[in-house]
Amino acid sequence: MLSQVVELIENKQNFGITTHVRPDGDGVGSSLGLCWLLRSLGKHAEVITCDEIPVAYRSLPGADEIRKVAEIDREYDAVFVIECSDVDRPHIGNLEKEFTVNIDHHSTSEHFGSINWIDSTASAVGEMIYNLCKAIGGRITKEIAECIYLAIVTDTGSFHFPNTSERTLKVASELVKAGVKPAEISEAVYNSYPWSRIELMRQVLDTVKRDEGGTIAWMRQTLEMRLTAKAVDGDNNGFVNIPLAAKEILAVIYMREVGENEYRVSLRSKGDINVAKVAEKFGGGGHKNAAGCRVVGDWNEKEGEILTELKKAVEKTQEEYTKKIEDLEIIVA
Ligand SMILES: [Mn+2]
Repeated sequence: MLSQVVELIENKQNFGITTHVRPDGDGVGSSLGLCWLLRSLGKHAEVITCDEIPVAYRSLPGADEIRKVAEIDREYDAVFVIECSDVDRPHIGNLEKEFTVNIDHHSTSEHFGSINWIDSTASAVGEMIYNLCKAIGGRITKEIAECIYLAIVTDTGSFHFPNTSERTLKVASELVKAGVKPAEISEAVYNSYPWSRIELMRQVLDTVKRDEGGTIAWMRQTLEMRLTAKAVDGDNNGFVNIPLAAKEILAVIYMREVGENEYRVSLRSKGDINVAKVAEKFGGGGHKNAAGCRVVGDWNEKEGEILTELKKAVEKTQEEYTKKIEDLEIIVA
């Protein structure tokens, strides 16, 4: 919990920080935000990852200092593991032998850390790093502010998603006060992609289909598409959200071929439809409205299975909604 994290930082000096493979905005922004916070307290800290940092996040202060490593190669008093469901998620060798601090806002996180601080009410780990800064009596420097603002902006879909709370906006406001220029961060994150993103998007959207009811959309990305688009990592960021722009679409499946008969699946939904429950059935996890898993097998078969589960989730939510309305009518009558 938070008090243990504060105590650890106060008593130790050398820290490593890492996040999951294919780091997203929250992973990179929160890691760097924490790194700047620790440094502002006179500590030694560095961020290590197994993957390259996506172009969209490279303008963050400190992003160019992130070390790409395959395994732990330095001595740390503790390693912070940001936004990981388990200790293997960063794909960094020997991490499990370290004193680890698991910081996450996903309720599906295993308590794998020597210290575990999980807050599923936070919109992003970035919001938790802000809370940590306040709890430890640190000052929100411009560097910290820029990093955690990016974390929050990406994890809330620019304050569009239901995880955006009054507290999220208050924190964002404090970060702007500390020197963040929201337009500059948005420009760097959303309008700085190479053209390959548009090429890839064109091909992926060409595969989009809807069910008979018209409430579920699904689409595919093949390895071939990545090749012909000359895509780089991160080019497909946010593709899964595109079909949600249609009013009648309540849930989306986005399947990416990552190897022979191997697929990464992203799920999104609106309202009370719980896609984390669907992802869990296939060994994955996430949030109510944003989740994912990895599946192996025949593409059509796996897509069919996921679609069936997702349909059940949509129907269940619609039934519950109808029942709620009927109950209300009884009360009103
Ligand atoms: Mn996050």
